[in-house]
Amino acid sequence: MPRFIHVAAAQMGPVAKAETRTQVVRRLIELMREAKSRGAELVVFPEMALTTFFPRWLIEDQTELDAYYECEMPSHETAPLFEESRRLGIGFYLGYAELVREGGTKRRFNTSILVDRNGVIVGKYRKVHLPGHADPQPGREHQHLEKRYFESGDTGFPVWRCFGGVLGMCLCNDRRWPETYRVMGLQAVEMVLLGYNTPFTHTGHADIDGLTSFHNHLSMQAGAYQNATWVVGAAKCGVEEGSSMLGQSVIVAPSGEIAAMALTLGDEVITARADLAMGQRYRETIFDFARHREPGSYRLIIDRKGAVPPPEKDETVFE
Ligand code: CDT
Repeated sequence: MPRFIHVAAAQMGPVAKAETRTQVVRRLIELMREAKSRGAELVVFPEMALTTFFPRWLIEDQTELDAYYECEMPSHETAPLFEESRRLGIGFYLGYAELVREGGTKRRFNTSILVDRNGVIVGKYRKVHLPGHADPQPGREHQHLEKRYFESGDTGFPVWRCFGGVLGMCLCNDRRWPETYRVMGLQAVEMVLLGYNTPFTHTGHADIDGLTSFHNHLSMQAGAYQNATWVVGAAKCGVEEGSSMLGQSVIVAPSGEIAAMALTLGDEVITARADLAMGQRYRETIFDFARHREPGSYRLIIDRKGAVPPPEKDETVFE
């Protein structure tokens, strides 16, 4: 039996440093209205959708830095988005920088939430795979200081039973890691929601950076197919404060096929009528984990951080 959900990815063009939360929320509401008018029940916004991508700068002033984070959700400024969600009866995924005060310490996470059609938060995810570096790197036009401004998420990769299916979340760099999808795949996820901010010069190696678009889709299409799940990826893109960022937001089916893709580098809504039951055929055949996975064979190295070095002697040479 098919189980359809009409889902949208709301790609965003650049968010300027000077743009206020109120201005950004107004943009998000416009995108949400368009998604709803095209039949969507759920709309996915990008990672760090409420601000410019501030990890591109070294910010040493604490007050200036703290201003990029949300201390509460919803806040006075973001409440209109939740109200519109409730009024229209459409759920959403939203990425933002989160600041938590625990006793005398501040904890910072790169976070996303899942909000139901009543404007109620049903899930929170904190980004696990933080790219970039903790200290500024000389010679870079734009820094990527996520490792300085966030700690690795403490949520793991949970899934939620909502919107008539099983949904999970991740954020940007997470999409490149097979473990992200597999941990959710093992919980029978049917749709993974994710937002991203991907500068075209993220590695500094022209040959790798030249494949940014290819690697973006490769990661999401492989993750979808190998785990029999839909993947909805929403970019923040275009030239943001001098940094050129990838668009090509997509909705990927469990077959690995692209069901919808953004064509611009600006605010743009794409939609798909997604059958949440579509992955079942894959889960009962080629990716029947219970029948075909061999976790015992993976266990020896799976928990290691870093690669296991190859044997010192080449033991594959036959004499
Ligand atoms: N935001 C984010 O995670 N971006 C990374 C690129 C930066 S790597 C220095 C990504 O994987 O798209």
